[in-house]
Amino acid sequence: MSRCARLRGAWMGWLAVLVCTVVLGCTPPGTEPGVEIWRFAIEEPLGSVQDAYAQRFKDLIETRSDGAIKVVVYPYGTVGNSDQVTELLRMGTLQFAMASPGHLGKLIPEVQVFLLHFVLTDDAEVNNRALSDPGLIDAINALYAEKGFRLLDIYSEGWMVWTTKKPVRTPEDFQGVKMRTMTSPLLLAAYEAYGASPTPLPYGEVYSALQLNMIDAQVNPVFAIQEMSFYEVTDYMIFPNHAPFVTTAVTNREFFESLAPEHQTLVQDVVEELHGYILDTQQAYNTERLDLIKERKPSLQIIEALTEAERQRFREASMKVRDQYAATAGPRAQQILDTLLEAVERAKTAP
Ligand code: 6CS
Repeated sequence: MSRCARLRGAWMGWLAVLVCTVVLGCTPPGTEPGVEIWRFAIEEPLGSVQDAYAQRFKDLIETRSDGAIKVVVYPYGTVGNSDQVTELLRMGTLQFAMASPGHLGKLIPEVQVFLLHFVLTDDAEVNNRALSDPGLIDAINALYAEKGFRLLDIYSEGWMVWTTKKPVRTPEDFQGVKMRTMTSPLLLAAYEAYGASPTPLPYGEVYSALQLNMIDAQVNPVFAIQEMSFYEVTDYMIFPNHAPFVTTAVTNREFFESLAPEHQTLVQDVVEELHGYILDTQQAYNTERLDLIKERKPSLQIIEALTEAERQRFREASMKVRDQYAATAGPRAQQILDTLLEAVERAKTAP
């Protein structure tokens, strides 16, 4: 991309943030006077896992506050892409947002620990327990606090699944494959380690990039592959179980601290309740939508599992990326990685 195009892109991004700041500053039509407005932006469209989270959050907050609070949910694209949403949250224009490490890693490099492959296990239950480890949550929350955020929850949206235009079962199969990644820099290292040519792109540009052969492959959970129609423009779907898609629910710290104690408790209670709900929901969405994909595109070749030997080849190739993470993701990266690895060990032996 030319310098001029990059500058134009940056300007357009800032213009979007400015327009959103002005628009979001207005009270939504039909709002009763005296009702408090909380704005919640998600990185996915309506009908997604993040949307299920935000809609349930809205229902619970509005009901339990007896109408004193109205939550407005902004699906992907309505207030910009992931980076713009994060910026608006930081400015306090938005009060709540989803912030996925796959994009947030540019602002908080240590959070890219969730992008490392084979750090979590191939057992979803173990991973869910590890991601809820109090020590891990505290360590990540401390990093978020430095950027003006407060971490509300960390959760998995399901296994990351590759959709490609050719079968991939070994790192050799990835040679020369233009793999779309989210925009955090560590993802480039993760796919370079397999011999692929990674190309970072915002979520909203992936479908047309696959269609125009600007990229050959992408990686996302099944529900996202279905709702973004990525399966239409790829031929293979491969389940390596190398990592789940991890995201975080976040609020603006200053906003949260300005809330009355009963509203802080309300948010904390709702968020705690939502954790189990969202894990069940993502599991159901991923299962149902795989069936839908199979029905809509019977010609799609689905490799539902790699053999242990094949996974081992990827695991070995991925190990050097841990060193790259420790060397490039900030002074606390190694400590965060150790905290996650310890959480995984604890989760393996938990009842
Ligand atoms: O691939 C992405 O960029 C996006 N994927 C999901 C499942 N959620 C948000 C994220 O931005």
